[in-house]
Amino acid sequence: MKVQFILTLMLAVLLSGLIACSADENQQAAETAVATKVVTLDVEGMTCGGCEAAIKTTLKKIDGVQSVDASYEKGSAEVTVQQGKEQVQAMIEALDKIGYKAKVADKS
Ligand SMILES: [Cu+2]
Repeated sequence: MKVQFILTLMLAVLLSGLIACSADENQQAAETAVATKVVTLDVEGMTCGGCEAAIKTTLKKIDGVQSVDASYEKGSAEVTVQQGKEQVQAMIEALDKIGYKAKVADKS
């Protein structure tokens, strides 16, 4: 009788753990479900990792920007933005203010 009770208890703990886990996954899925789009900018004037960092920091301040991947070697920045919030002009102006010339990369 006691054993049965303990087994039931263990099963209950196990099940609630599983439910908690799947709830977490659902939440993560909802967060990544935000539609995004990648804008590639050609950026002139980057010469080192410090420049990359400056560009990332500056672009991330713009509303809708989710993440930035800048490369001084390639002279470009890949900006992941929330769809409908692609403020490309604001990005170009923000980079201009800190001394870099940027433009939208040709997608040819
Ligand atoms: Cu630099």
